[in-house]
Amino acid sequence: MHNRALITGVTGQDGSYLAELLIAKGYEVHGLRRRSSTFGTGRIEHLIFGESPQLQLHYGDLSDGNGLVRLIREIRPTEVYNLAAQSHVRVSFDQPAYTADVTAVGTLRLLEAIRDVQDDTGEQIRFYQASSSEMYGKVLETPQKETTPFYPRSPYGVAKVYGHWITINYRESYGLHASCGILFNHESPRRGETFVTRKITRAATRIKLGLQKKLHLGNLDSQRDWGFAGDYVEAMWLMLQQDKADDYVIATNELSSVRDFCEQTFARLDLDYREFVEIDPRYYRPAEVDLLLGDSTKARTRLGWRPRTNFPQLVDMMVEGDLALARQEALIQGLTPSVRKAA
Ligand code: NAP
Ligand code: G4F
Repeated sequence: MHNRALITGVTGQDGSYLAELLIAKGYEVHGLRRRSSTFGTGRIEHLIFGESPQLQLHYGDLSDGNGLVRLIREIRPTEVYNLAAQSHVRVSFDQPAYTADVTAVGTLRLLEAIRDVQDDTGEQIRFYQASSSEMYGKVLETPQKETTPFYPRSPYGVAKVYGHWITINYRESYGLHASCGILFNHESPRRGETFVTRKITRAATRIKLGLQKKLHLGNLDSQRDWGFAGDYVEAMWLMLQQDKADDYVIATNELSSVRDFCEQTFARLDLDYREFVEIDPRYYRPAEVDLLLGDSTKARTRLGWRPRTNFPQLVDMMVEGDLALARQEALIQGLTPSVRKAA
């Protein structure tokens, strides 16, 4: 059968890596994009321009259920990957109802659209839901695995718990081939600039080139299990290739703190983070998630998945990407020759 995928959230970090992976596997790939006043396609430009674009974009929004039905009827995908979300934890405290509408009910709208079209056509549509380690929140067990109970600590975490359980409910009620990937934090040079890792690599490289003086952060003590997004999208695809749908934790099983990330990033640039990092309480959260550490044994044994990038390699990759951007910025700004030399 011809493999045809629809990716929601295709303009985001994971969407861009997943689109590349599926194109490389010979899929016909479609992506949902929101209308915005700017292009917003920076991460996927290499896939949508040229004589024969490899990725076909469609306007749509997870808040528009009728539009989703129409689109799925038109595209007739064999696989749907739901990566779209209001995905920022801190922002979810400022926009809790919006986060619930898109991240929680948006998942339900998409599942309903799939159920409708699948019932009409009799053709199976496999579904992937982007669940999150943020659902473990104030953790009840360490490391966290598929059976660890959830204790979300943010409107985003609560919305993801809804998305997770409604996906399982549709699997059990209607026999949908629907799987949830409980992904721990994953980063890359394409990570949004307001997430902490990218904020650090972006600032440190700009500081190195004299483009910025300080980096303001919130809680340096929180600990995360950070992996590389490019490795994690492979796990999404693997889940939909299984005969039976199921849920899997995807993680590196290694822990580092925000402070460790700062230390390693600045050290790679021969800088001491303590001279540049300042604490700004504005970046504290009303309720914090102190520690997330995954146990991905199930994915490793049943899917044959494993991460290929370790923490130092991830930091290197992100520093390298942001150093290139900072160099361009320095050149554009026409800074002094001594700064250019340092670059
Ligand atoms: P991201 O970079 O923030 O991308 C989010 C995507 O969702 C963007 O394409 C965004 O479009 C789209 N979107 C937002 N609201 C939408 C709406 N109302 N309708 C349609 N599309 C909408 O996130 P990511 O890091 O790639 O993460 C992908 C998914 O995995 C998300 O669901 C996230 O919550 C989840 N997740 C991420 C991690 C992680 O560490 N990265 C871990 C666990 C789970 P615009 O480009 O127009 O904003
Ligand atoms: O990078 P973060 O914003 O990621 P967070 O909150 O862990 O959420 C990310 O991972 C989740 C998976 O568990 C995803 F579901 C979610 O979509 C998102 O991708 O913050 C990481 C930690 C937090 O403890 C935060 O308090 O870094 C701390 N932090 C300290 N200073 C900061 C900052 N976070 C941000 N964004 N900005 C700061 O200045």
